[in-house]
Amino acid sequence: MLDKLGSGLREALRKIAKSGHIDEKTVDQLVRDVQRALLSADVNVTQVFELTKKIKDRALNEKPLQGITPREHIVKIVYEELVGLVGTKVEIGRPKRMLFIGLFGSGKTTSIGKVARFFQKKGLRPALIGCDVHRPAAMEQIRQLGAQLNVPVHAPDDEKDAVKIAKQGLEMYDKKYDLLIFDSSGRDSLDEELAKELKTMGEIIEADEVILTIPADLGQAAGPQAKGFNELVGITGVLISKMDATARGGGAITACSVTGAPVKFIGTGEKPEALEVFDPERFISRLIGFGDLQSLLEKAKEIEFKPETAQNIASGKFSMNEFYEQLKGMGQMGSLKSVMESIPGMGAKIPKNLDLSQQEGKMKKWKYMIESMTTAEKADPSLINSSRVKRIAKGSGTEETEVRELMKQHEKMKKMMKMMTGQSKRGGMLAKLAKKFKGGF
Ligand SMILES: Nc1nc2c(ncn2[C@@H]2O[C@H](COP(=O)(O)OP(=O)(O)OP(=O)(O)O)[C@@H](O)[C@H]2O)c(=O)[nH]1
Ligand SMILES: [Mg+2]
Repeated sequence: MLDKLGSGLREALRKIAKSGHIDEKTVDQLVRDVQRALLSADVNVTQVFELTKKIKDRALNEKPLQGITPREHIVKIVYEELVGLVGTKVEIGRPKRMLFIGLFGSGKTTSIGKVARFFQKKGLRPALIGCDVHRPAAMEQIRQLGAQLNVPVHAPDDEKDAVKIAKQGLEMYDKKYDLLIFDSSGRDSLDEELAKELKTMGEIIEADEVILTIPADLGQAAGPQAKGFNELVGITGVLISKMDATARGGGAITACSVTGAPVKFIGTGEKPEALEVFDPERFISRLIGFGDLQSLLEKAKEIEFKPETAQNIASGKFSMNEFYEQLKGMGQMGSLKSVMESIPGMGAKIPKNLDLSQQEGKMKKWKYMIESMTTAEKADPSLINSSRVKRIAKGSGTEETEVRELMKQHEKMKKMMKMMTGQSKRGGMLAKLAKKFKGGF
């Protein structure tokens, strides 16, 4: 997500770290680098220049607090200004009725699935109501989503009046479920007719959240769209979808933020788990490589990442057991890579060619293979010679080459874990993490 922007910003800050002392020239260079990075993410030019002017003024005039190096001071300024640029954090409470609106294909229906999953994890019981009466197969799509999430759906094929469906949905589910999520029809553009329809829907539903979905690839054009919907329909927040699929997401977020329509969620993929609550501090921390312990902990929780596993990894141990624990969570949460990206300072160190997402299909087989290993083999896979490979393949109904591949993958991950453990001056990032984990979740 926003790889180019992130690497541009990190590179800019790295240069500051390398320069012996900080003067106007180094600050100018930093400001230019930051500008370039932001413009490449389609952030509006005026916003970029305002921001970098503030960074420069503060960097040259503000005195660092005691105990903070000039370099840290500048990093802090850049961080704070970027956080301000992308918006302010809004609390996501426990809404009772949400309406999703947006243009054709913006990601409404998919996002409804993600948001339903999100609140499900928080212990709410959602129900879905399909009010897109225009697009063929829209009802089938939302029914499938419901089945996937195991939540009830009201989406009749034969009713062509969206308001009627909304009313039926309210009658059926409002008392029985904690959160009703209503889908709506898209259009090519926001015209009066659509505005009127959506407004009426919002009123009937008495939605406490009206969420506009905007695809990230619109870049800064997201701004006028958020403004238009806000004025004509009234929205409580924006969900920027498809952040994973474009470099222009930075522009979309910053453009919405200035319109006063807060970005509440970002969609980062097609799966129900690919959703984040938008938190400017967390977002920027991660982007500039500070990592973000909080989001790691949350993710870890979601995948039931056992504290012992984290501690074992932290202390340099990475047997098949740890490997397997990692694999188990992957299908549910996207990729291990995204967990790793959340670890402080680790983002930049992840090898580009590490692609674990492809491995999901193989996971079942890997599970069987690991189960066919003896305790000693699991603890120390180097014991596995070719006769043992044969035995494991036989025992798990797989091919020897597949067992070898599993071992190779394990070795690769182990090396990486080693590289990241115990190398930093303060005892390793993972060691630090382990301390946190010890404090419990
Ligand atoms: N990569 C990626 N694709 C997404 C994301 N959100 C939605 N999509 C895809 O975008 C396409 C359109 O999504 P829908 O949810 O059907 O959009 P919609 O707004 O309901 O569309 P209409 O009902 O036709 O107006 C689908 O192929 C989704 O899988 C996302 O965050 N990332
Ligand atoms: Mg739809």
